[in-house]
Amino acid sequence: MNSSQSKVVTIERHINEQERLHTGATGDFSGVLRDLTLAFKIIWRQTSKAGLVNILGATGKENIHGDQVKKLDVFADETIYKAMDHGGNLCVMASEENEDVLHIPDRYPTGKYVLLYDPLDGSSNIDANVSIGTIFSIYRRISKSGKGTIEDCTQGGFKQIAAGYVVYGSSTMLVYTTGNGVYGFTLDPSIGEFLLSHEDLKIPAKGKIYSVNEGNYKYWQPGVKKYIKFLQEENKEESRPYSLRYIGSLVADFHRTLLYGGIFMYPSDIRNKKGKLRLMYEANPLAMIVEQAGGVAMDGEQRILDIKPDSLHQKTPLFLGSSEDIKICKEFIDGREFDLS
Ligand code: P6P
Repeated sequence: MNSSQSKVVTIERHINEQERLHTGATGDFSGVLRDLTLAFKIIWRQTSKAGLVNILGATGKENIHGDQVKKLDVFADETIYKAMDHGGNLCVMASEENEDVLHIPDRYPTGKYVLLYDPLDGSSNIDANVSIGTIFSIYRRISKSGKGTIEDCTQGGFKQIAAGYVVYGSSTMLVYTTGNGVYGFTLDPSIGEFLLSHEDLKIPAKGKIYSVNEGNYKYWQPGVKKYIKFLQEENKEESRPYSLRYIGSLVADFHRTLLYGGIFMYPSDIRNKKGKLRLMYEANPLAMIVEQAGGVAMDGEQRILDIKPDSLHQKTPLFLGSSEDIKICKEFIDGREFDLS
């Protein structure tokens, strides 16, 4: 056996190894991650045949197998709920697809964890075969027992005990953190297993890519406009001008920023004072991941994880990525002048 061959670690084995790091761990938390992994494999199977299903489903609401052709995001939402509602480890869930919190059915036991998720972010892109993703965030319950509450689902981001995402693309990857670094697993379709491919991921301290929808330029605050112009000015020592990369699918844009460095932005603008992205199940989980990878996530004024939530579906402006890039961006938002002459 060639000793240089990298060890084959499935996500199940990694979860068990992580559990052993937490003395006194009861295995309930590992059960949450294991059940989630099953849901992601089921969603991957459906998204990977989405185009085919749409063709097969062209005969109307049913495909030739008689399956109901559901909107993929509804399918993903239902898949996660059904995979998680009976494990006995959760007291409540909340989803981007549902206005109210999602209770555990009375026939099942409740547990000590809370799951928030965006089941299939960017699903409007799937017809164009653009990568889409699932984002999740896990907390300990603060209510005493029984059914979980809205307060369980609107805790500050700094109280997350785990966060992660799946990007369904040219390859399907699951990236997560439990507060001990960031780990990436690539799905091997031939065996249906997520295998460890990125151990202890770290984002570069500075990048050369910025990611934002420039179509909104005229609506941004002056500091953001000046920052974008700064990135477009030539300065070889500072690797400027930066390249612009924007897919319009949050998980895909985030994943590239995490791997390559740089900055992702969805600023507020005069039409949307709080921007477009959601705090509880988009910004908070991605902020935990990027911080665990050595990066920074802010809303333009404060750390994302320090925001005190007011409501389950509230929005927030989002700037995240390499620490050096965020630092310079913040200087411009705070009024730094840059001589554009
Ligand atoms: P815009 C997709 O609809 C989404 O919610 C995120 O995945 C993505 O980052 C954002 O919206 C794109 O929004 O306004 O640039 O099209």
